[in-house]
Amino acid sequence: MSIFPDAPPRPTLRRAALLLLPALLAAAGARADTVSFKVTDQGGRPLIDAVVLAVPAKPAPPPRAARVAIEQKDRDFLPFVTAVQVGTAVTFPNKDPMLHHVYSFSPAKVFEIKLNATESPSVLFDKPGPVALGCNIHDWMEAYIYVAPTPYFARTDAQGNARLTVPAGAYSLEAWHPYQTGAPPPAAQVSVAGSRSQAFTLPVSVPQRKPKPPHDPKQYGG
Ligand SMILES: [Cu+2]
Repeated sequence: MSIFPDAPPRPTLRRAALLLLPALLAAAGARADTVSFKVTDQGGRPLIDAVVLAVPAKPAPPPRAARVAIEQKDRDFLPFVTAVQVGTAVTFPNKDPMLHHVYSFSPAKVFEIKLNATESPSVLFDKPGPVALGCNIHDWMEAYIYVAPTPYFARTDAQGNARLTVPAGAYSLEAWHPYQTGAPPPAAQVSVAGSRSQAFTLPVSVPQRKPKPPHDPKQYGG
């Protein structure tokens, strides 16, 4: 009870919370626009390491200042597939006691980091498209970067699933896999409002990967 009987009643905390509720619900609704992807191969098997994208019809927001690193560890690249937005710088830290020599001849980014001993200089990925990485010293080392023209991308898990949260609007939904063959499936032009799901079937052929030999300090640069 107010000690000033003539003063107008002040809203209680509970009343304030009730007033806030519609705004909170609206904010939650804005966050709930999700696209659930399922990516399989032509035999219906789930595809891990596919990149799914939602490319907005209106200009995409610029990349966030993300620290993206692809390590060389135990004579392999980690991770195998990385997606970044156009305009992102990536470093290639060497976590191994031996040298690596990272290169790409892909049109989206040609570069090499010769005899990378520790922390590499960063490489700016400024054009969209796939980039295949190799190591000049270790033939079997292989990894991929997908440079996306959008901040909305994800990588599928072992069940071929990935989920994106995007602002409501018009999008081109796409999928890519490093081992896809032939033409990729056409992009799906959709309007996202609320949740929706999108399935892609990618024609893939998993190549026989070069075997990783046992570690021999006298070979392959130590
Ligand atoms: Cu190497």
